Amino acid sequence: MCDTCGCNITDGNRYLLEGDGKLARTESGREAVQVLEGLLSENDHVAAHNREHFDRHGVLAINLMSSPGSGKTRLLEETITALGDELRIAVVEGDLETENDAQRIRDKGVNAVQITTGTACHLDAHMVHGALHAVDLDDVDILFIENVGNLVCPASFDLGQHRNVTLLSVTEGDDKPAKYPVIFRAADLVLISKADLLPVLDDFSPSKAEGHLRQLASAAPLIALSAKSGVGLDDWLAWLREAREAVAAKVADGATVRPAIQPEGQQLHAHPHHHAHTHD
Ligand SMILES: Nc1nc2c(ncn2[C@@H]2O[C@H](COP(=O)(O)OP(=O)(O)OP(=O)(O)O)[C@@H](O)[C@H]2O)c(=O)[nH]1
Ligand SMILES: [Zn+2]
Ligand SMILES: [Zn+2]
Ligand SMILES: [Zn+2]
Repeated sequence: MCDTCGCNITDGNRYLLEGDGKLARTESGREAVQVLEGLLSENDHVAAHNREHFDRHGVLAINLMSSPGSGKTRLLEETITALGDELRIAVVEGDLETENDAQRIRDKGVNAVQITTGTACHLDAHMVHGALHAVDLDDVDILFIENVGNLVCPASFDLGQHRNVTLLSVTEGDDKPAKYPVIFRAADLVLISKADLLPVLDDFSPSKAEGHLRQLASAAPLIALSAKSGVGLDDWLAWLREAREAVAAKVADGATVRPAIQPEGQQLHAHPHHHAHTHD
């Protein structure tokens, strides 16, 4: 996890470590691990706050995770085309360097906020919170958060989303769930993307991919989908509508919904503190 690579220090949370930030090192010096655990705990706190924003505005928030280039942005483009008249969509785009993905979404007539993470290989709740100030949640039914292309770090940070969706493109190999268990275990839905290429990729077996997923004790549904040909798109849209209703029903009951697993984050939740924060 990022405790070791230190990549959970980002532009979004750096203020906590500097000057009189609440996790700033004391004279005596704090152990690095303690500081990093503090950051994760703080992340979960901000994530819960983000989720409150979504719930209050009746927004379904979806975190899309995958390897680089497995088709997240293309899927969003096709989803906007298909759902544009039915549901209001906004997108938060996470990328290491460029604004390209946000521009592709804006070209579809949808609000997209780009977060360029620089060296950070994942989004965190602070960055998403910052981006939310550029989104009018009253005008949104579904907020998609396209995470940075990476099969490791994104799974360990709660952003405040309700559901995780992990893409596995058929060009990557059907053993990916076995090699990257955390991100696949965290998925509420697995999309096998670029399914139009299956006929030429005779070494990718969707049923083997599903077998590897089940070995992780995941009951998440899989949908084989092609944003290019449109195969599986209806099943994806049906899943989205269902997720929206399920989350709305929970929120109406005074509860909320969190993704299947945010493993490290959850363990660190038992850390009481207060956080003064007001805005709308
Ligand atoms: N054949 C095929 N190609 C696809 C499909 N979906 C996306 N692609 C192509 O795959 C490449 C990467 O797609 P993107 O949507 O940019 O992937 P991404 O996951 O957003 O990439 P990053 O943001 O860099 O992580 C592009 O050339 C797409 O045109 C698909 O369903 N079929
Ligand atoms: Zn990392
Ligand atoms: Zn993308
Ligand atoms: Zn806020």
